[in-house]
This record gives sequence, structure tokens and C-alpha cells, in this order.
Amino acid sequence: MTASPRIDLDRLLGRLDAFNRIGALPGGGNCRLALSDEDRAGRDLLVRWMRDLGLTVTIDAIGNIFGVRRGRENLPPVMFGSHIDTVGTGGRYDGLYGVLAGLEACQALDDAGRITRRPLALVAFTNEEGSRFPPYAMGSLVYVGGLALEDAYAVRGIDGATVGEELRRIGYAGDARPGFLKPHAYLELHIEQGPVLENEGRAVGAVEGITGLRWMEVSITGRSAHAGTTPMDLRHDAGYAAGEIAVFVRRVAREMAGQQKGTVGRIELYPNLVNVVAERAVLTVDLRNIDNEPLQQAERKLADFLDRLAAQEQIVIATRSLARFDPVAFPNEMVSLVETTAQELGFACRRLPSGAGHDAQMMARLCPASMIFVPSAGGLSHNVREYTAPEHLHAGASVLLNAVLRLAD
Ligand code: HGY
Ligand code: MN
Ligand code: MN
Repeated sequence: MTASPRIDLDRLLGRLDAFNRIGALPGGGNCRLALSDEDRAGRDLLVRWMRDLGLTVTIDAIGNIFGVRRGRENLPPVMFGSHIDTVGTGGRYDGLYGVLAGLEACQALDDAGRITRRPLALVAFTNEEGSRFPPYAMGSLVYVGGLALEDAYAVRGIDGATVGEELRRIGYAGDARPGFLKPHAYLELHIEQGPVLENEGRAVGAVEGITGLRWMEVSITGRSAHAGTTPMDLRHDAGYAAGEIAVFVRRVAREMAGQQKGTVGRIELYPNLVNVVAERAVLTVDLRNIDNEPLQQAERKLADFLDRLAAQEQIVIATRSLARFDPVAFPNEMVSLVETTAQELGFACRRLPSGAGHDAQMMARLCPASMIFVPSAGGLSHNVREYTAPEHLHAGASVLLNAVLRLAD
């Protein structure tokens, strides 16, 4: 009789520490932007650790990394994982925790001498964050056929390079066809990145679904002019218009309340000089809601506002969609699997939606999927002070291990 597999928390914490030396920021936190040199270094380390555990490593054409642990039978695998890229002010856990907890689950099974009936496939998806190369969850979106590979390769990032160029430069344009493995089910363990679990003192969240989202780039063309001699009523001020849009996005989200979110995270002005009325502005708008109807309403409100602003200021405003995903609900049996596994392990658990996007949102198009959340201290993420307590890291990894076992055996 083999011992029951158990997560080794120290081993998991050790791997998190070792991995987070890559792209470490001086004041704490991490920056491993997708397809950067830091991302390559992280990929190389993950591939080495996968091979050390005897996993069969495959890289697909969009750079998704798979480590497959053989099963007793040659069946569709249980897939689990997340991402290892970060935003510019990344923390230590967003994405990486789900991948390294998956690796730890494989090693816990090795320690217990356990071979599951189904193969297991640990995955790290390319460019989940989307901040350098929109849209987010690009690797999983290509994997499920939601974005053509050539279109993904052609995406030009905020620094001018394309996905194809960078993927080839870091040596991760693999041979496998995206979608080459059709999973039996997909599970993703991730930090909540919000305040709900911590506020309620619960260690685990069974994620019911993921928010709908619209990312757009707004380009404003006005007229550069002298800041001192140009009368206020003769200006076509792209800088002013950008500011008005940022205020409007926030106001609409506040007025709609509920789950509506609105963010202007990027604004670039040209010529961006103290004494010149800005000629051009480029900004991004991020609108989200777990309910599609209000999300579409927010989208319409913004479009009407842009039309009025362009006429009022006699400027040209153009928009370009960067991402457009509808809300996704996970199948109840997958959410229940997470919930009952957590409860049987003695963890306080609740169901909740995700305001963040994740690869599971795309994988849900391919197979039954759901997510496991653990608390984020202060609900903070996309911030270098992101933190999750070790006991919560252990709880989440234990739920992942046992839920995978239920699916795989
Ligand atoms: O934007 C998101 O929700 C995710 O962090 N990429
Ligand atoms: Mn993430
Ligand atoms: Mn993120």
C-alpha cells in the first residue's frame, strides 16, 4: 500500500525562492515580462526542474511548456498549471505559484510511489499577463484555437518587437502543434489577487467563473501648440482629452457599481513636454464585469462619450480592440470538486468569481475546467508587496494535489 501523497511545503517554498531570484526587482517583487530574457531564464529553470522529475517536456509553437507524467493507461491527461510571466510590478506568486505547486504535486506523487491511471500534464502558458503583448492569456488562447498562431506571432508589443521575433529570439518557438494534448480536465491554482478570502478568513476559494473583459487602445490626435500663447478656447489638447477619458472610465465604473471595473493603466503623450499642448495621446482602457450585459453597457457609454469629446474638442479619436473576452462560468461539477476536496481536507472554502483573467478562461473552451484560489494579503496583486501566507500556499497545493488525484484516478 503506497503512502498517501503529501505536499512538502519547504520544498515548494524553496523552489519559489529560487525561481524568484530571476527578474528580482531591487525593492522586492519581480519583473519577468513575457518573452523577455528574464522569461527565458525562468523557462529554462522550469524545463530543468521538469526534466529532473522525469517529466516528458514538450514546447508548442506558441511557447507553452508541458511536462507530462506518465499514467498507468494511455488516456487524455489531467492538465494543471498556470503562467510564469509577470507584469512590470509583479509579485512572487501570481501565476508562478500554480506552476510550482503543480511541480510539487508531481514530486509528492513520486515520493509516495504513486502512478495515476491518467497521465498528468503540468503546463506553463506563454504570455498570460498580456501587458507587453496583448491580449492576455495569449498562449492558452492559441492553444484552444481562439487566436491563429500567425496572428499571435504578428502582435507587436509596447516596445515594438513582435511575439514571433521574441519567441524565436529566446528559443521557445517549439515544434508541437498548439492543442496537441486534449486534456480530460484542467485545474488552475492561483492567488485570489483580491480581498474576499482574507476578509472572510477562508483558506481556499472554489472559483465559479471568470470576468468578461474589454481592453482597447485609444489614440487621440489634436494639435500641438504653445502652452503660453494659445488661448484656452482655441486648443485641441490631446492631453486634456486623455485625462477626461480616464476620469470618465472611473466614473462609469463607480456609477454602475456592482462588479463593474474600469481602469486606464497606460497614457503616453506626444511630445510630452511641459510647455507644449499635447498633439497626440495613446491610452489603454480595461473594462471588466462578470456579467456581460453591464459590460456591454459600459462599452456603449464609453463609445458615446468618445464621440462627444471628439466633437467638443475638435480632435480625432480612434479605438483599437486589444482583447475581448466574455465571462466564463466553470461547470458545477468542477467547482464542486474543488469545494469538496477543500472541505474534506479541513479548509474553510467558499465559491467566488474571479475579477482577474486566467488561462483557465481559455481552457474552459476545451475541457471541464475550474480554479482553486488562496488568499492574497490585503487583496494586493500586480504589486511588489503581493503576499500569501505559507499555510495558505500549503492548503492550495494540497487541494490541487487531491483534486488532481480524483480526476486522474
Ligand atoms: O489582467 C489580468 O486579469 C491578468 O492578470 N492577466
Ligand atoms: Mn495570473
Ligand atoms: Mn497577473
